[in-house]
Order: sequence, then structure tokens, then C-alpha cells
Amino acid sequence: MRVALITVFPEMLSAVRDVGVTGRAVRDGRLVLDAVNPRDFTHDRHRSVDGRPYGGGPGMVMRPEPLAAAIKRGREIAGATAPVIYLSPQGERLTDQRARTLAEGEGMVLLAGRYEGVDERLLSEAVDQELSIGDYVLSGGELAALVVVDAVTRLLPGVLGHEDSAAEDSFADGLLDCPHYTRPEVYEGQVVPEVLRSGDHAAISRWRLQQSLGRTWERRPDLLEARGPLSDEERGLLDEYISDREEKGAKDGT
Ligand code: 9D3
Repeated sequence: MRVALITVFPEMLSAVRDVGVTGRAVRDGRLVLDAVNPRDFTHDRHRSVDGRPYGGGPGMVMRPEPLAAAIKRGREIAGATAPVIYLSPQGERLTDQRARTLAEGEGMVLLAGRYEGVDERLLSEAVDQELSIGDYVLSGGELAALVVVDAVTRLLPGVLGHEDSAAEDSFADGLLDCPHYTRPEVYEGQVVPEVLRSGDHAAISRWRLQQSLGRTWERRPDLLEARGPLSDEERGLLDEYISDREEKGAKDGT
């Protein structure tokens, strides 16, 4: 996967390029992640990438010409078929499915805006899609672009080890993760669930599925709804989770 990120803050790429799973993907050559700075495509003395908004008002707007030139360079990095994606609060929401679709492509050109936004004519001439990462206000598109790169990179062949496969991840099966425990066996008076110490691998698998179902039912009923009808086994596990929980609730008054 080849990614070009158009940004006036190229140093922000280090968050993805230098650490963890994504850093290894770069070192292994599975991910190429290059910044293209629109400032390098200006011709005036002040290298200005922004201008005052027509019609007045506060803030500045990113000028189209340096962005067009930067995107052209970005396409050389990411490949001719790479979509140009503008990170924007007006975009469609990033989902697991959209990340999977992007991971199937050869690359992407990500455009991160600063200031109030980007001249609309550049968007209509040069941008294929707009993506948002959620309904909260960021200071610019870079962190959103890095979220896209991280989510997509994890889905590339060979990036994750077997122990952490993308197929087993939450959202792939539409459920939240089960709880996890490590040493010590007792921490702050709380003991690791008996079943996890039993060595009974079938019972452990059942317990983990039950916890995933129960937590999704409690915390994200929308995910359970979207997943469709439960199998008979899943229904039985969730019913047992709910009655156990009501029994506990009767004891501690919740
Ligand atoms: C205070 C400025 N706002 C006026 C109503 C508009 C605005 C402009 C630019 C709000 C945020 C931004 C910067 N955000 C992004 O570039 C961005 C973003 C986000 O803020 N939230 C979620 N996803 C994204 S993707 C890009």
C-alpha cells in the first residue's frame, strides 16, 4: 500500500511511521507513507498556502493551486488508481467496511486540511471521496488521516501476526471484545475468572463468546441489531449472561 499525505505538518506522520504495527509495516516495505507539503508548491515570497475567504468572515481557506500541485505529486507516489480522499467533518463516516475496501486498493492520496477548510473548486476538481472519523471537532485533518492509515494498514496481508489476526478483531464479527486477564491471579481483591484457569479450552471459548455477546448487548445494542438474528447457541449464551447479571444485580442493588 502506497499512501501520500498532503499536509502542512509533515512531522505528524512520525506517529504512524515510527512505532508499533504500522512502523513495522513501513520497515517491511508493506506500507509506503510519504508526506507532500503544499508549501513546497508555492511560488510567492511568503510561501502562502491560505487566503482570506471570499464573502468575509473569520479564519482562512486553503488555496487551490498549491494543493492541486501537491495532489499531482501524491498521485505519483500512491499510483494512478489511488483515490484522492479529503478528510473532512462533512465526509462519510470511516467504518471497518470502508477500511477493508481501501486496503484492497494499491494506495491512496489523503488530503488533510487546516484553517477553516479547502477552496470548494479544488474539492470538485481533484477529490474523489470525503471521509470523517466521527462527530467531534479536530484542529485539522492530519490525525483523521493517520487514523485511516492505521486502520487500513492493519488489514494488509502479512501486517498482523497470526495471534492478532484481522479476521478475529472486533467489528469483523460484529461483536465487542471479551475481557482479558494476566498475572497476578488476585489483584486488588479481584480474582481471575475460574474458567480461564481451568484449562478447558472449549469452556474458555464458550465463556469468551458469552462475554462478547453480553458486553455488546449492554454497551452497543446497535451492533447486535446490525449483526442480524443470533444462532441458537448465541441466544442461549446471551440469555444465561442476562440472567446471571440480574442475579448479581439483585445482590448489589443495581
Ligand atoms: C471551528 C471550525 N468549524 C466551523 C464550524 C469548522 C471546522 C473546520 C475544520 C471544524 C473542524 C475542522 C478540522 N477538522 C478536520 O479537518 C477533520 C475532522 C474533524 O474535525 N472531526 C472528525 N473527522 C474529521 S476528518 C477531518
